Amino acid sequence: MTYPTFPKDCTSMLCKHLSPELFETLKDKETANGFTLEQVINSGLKNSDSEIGVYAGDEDSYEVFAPLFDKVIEAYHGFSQSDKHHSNLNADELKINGLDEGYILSTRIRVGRNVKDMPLGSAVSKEQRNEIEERVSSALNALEGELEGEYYALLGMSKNVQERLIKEHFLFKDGDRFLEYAGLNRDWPHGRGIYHNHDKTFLVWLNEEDQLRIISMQKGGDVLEVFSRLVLAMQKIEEKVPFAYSDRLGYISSCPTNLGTAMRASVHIKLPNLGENMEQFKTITEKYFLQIRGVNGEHTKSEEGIFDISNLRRLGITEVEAVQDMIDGVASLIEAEKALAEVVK
Ligand code: ADP
Ligand code: CIR
Repeated sequence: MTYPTFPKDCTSMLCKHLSPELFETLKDKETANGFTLEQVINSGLKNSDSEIGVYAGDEDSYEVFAPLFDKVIEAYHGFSQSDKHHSNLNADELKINGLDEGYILSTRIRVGRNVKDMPLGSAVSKEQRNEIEERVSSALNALEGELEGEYYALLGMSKNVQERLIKEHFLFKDGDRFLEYAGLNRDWPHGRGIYHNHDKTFLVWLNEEDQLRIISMQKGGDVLEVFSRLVLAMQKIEEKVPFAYSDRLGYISSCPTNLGTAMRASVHIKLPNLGENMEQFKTITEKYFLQIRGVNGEHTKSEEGIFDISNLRRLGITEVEAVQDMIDGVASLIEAEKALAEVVK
């Protein structure tokens, strides 16, 4: 492979950080599972509008290709090579402060997890993926109380049911081009599926970007209830299925943006006036380390003034701090929205 030519307007972290010199030092390396630089960067090469553009194939990728990954990790999370990740799941430390919960349409917090001693999704074999599905779905089907529910494999799910679950924000979409070129859609839909409890307030995605996405969500703005349910679920699942975890990087994920807590705490919220004043909107989201997504998730647009607002950083801060970023930032956005609404009255 020779050094790739990036389009002139390319702004991804891959284009920014993969210099010709770095490329030369990494181009012939591979991990213990045989994952190569070409595979790490393929999604970013094929999708020049990527924000990040790199994926790991295994925990070893973060070591072997560290000169590239560490640059991305530092730029995204503000986490340097000498930093170490820490966890804190104590819901009592969350401060709701001035958050007007009534303003929030729905709240969702998810974490990504991958099975210890297995390659990540980009490098896993079909047999290994099926084994993961079997192990994890058995553990999930044994959950009790509020978490009790059922696993539904994507294989054999009717198109109608699949589309309804996607529209209602419960299920991942298929055909994502970023995942496609990362090798994460191989053998689709085999090994993929969704578990949910009876109320659909606790869900687990299997073998999408990460092997597990553990999700707690509900209507309204009760962040504490959503967080507490997620913590319970994470702990119950980890008792049965050990996860890939590194002392330095925390939970290991396919995309470097999800390392550490692997947590994204989001609200769906109507902010039509801020939506018309993007400069002010972005000043607040930058101050509180928030990300703005569209109403159908990453790489989608806002509809009817509804936005998905979440914490941006996931590594080098604890779970409590990640959720606190979201709470404080959303409280500030609501205040600004209310003030703008008064002006236009
Ligand atoms: P992830 O957060 O798991 O990386 P996406 O951004 O693709 O993935 O979002 C997955 C789904 O979750 C999408 O349907 C999205 O609209 C939905 N979602 C995210 N946050 C919320 C929320 N606060 N309330 C309801 N649905 C949400
Ligand atoms: C990109 O680079 O834009 C995509 N690969 C997505 C990157 C961040 N999001 C993610 O991993 N969920």
